[in-house]
Amino acid sequence: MDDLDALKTELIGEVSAAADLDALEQVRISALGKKGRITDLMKGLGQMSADERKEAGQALNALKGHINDALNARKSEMEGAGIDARLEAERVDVTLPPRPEATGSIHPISQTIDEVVSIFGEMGFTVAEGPDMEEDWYNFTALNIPADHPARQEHDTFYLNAEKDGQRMVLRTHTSPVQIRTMQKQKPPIRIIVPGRTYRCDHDATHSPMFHQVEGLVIDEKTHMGHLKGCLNDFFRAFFGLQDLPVRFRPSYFPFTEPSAEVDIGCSFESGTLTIGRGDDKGTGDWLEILGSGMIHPNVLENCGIDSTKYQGFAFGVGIERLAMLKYGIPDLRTFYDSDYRWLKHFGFAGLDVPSLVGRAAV
Ligand code: 2U9
Repeated sequence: MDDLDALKTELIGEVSAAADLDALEQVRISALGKKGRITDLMKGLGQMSADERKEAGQALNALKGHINDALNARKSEMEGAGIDARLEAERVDVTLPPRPEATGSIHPISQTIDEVVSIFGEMGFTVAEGPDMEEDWYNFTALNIPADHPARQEHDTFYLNAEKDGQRMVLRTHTSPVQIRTMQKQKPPIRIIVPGRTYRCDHDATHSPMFHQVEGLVIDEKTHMGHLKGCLNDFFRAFFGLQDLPVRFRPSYFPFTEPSAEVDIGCSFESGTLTIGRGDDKGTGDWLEILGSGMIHPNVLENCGIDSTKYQGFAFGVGIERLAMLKYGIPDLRTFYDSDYRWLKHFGFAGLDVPSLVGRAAV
């Protein structure tokens, strides 16, 4: 009982020196077990006087507490180290090496829209967009198509079971309502192209109830038919990458343009194969109708609050699917919407692969 401090130092040293849990248990037994050194000292308390017992009892309890704390701390340390060692030894790599994933591609419709936007963008056009669900006025009336005009039936319109401001809503049959909305909002000069989804009640190998168009609109004080011809000549030559592509303008009729012209590009058929351009001149030297155009009808300008005595302009419209089919040799329109993985792999594009007017110069 005389030198509890020395006993404490000795036991703490043994705790620290214990190499594993078994050795630590031996230290515990030797100090606190039935015949342990602290237990023995506790047993001696009975032979002491009351005062001595009180003092020695407190000292022994304090020593017991210290040793217990040291044992527990060392045990936790050893167990933690054991867990770390086990984790290290039994490490499982739950990660997988990267699997080569099938890469996506740009759908020919998106690709063709990107190409058209890129070429007209270089000519100074900006892109305008609008709603697919339209009011009758924007889709027909503003475009100089009267209520009883057969064009409304010709369009085979999807009429919607909804009205806005007393107007019957339709799924737009062309993107022209976007031009109407732009003309209402923006003063000339205007130079926009409008790519987007359009809808007509048609479904066969060459028609789909939903298809895509891009329309263009240019309005300024002195815009004339020569600008229309130059613009579309440049576009087709850049789009098909053929500097000498023949382009022909044929008189036609649309209610929203006057005069109107359909545009054909030179092609040739040889052994049942269509080639855009004149190639080696061995073909049939045919023309392929591709686009509708004309000078904007003065009534359309006035309907949108534009003074037709001051401003004039041209417009054109072309089907995106038709452009894509001709350029990329896609024979059936319906395949565009089948989402057939093999088809997409075959006809899909890598990103950023678009022609330009600059590119055309190098052809
Ligand atoms: C405004 C004024 C005039 C756009 C035009 C055509 C001729 C045309 C068809 C081509 C194939 C549609 O996809 S298609 O079936 N388009 O023939 N589109 S002129 O004229 C406009 C448009 C808006 C304000």
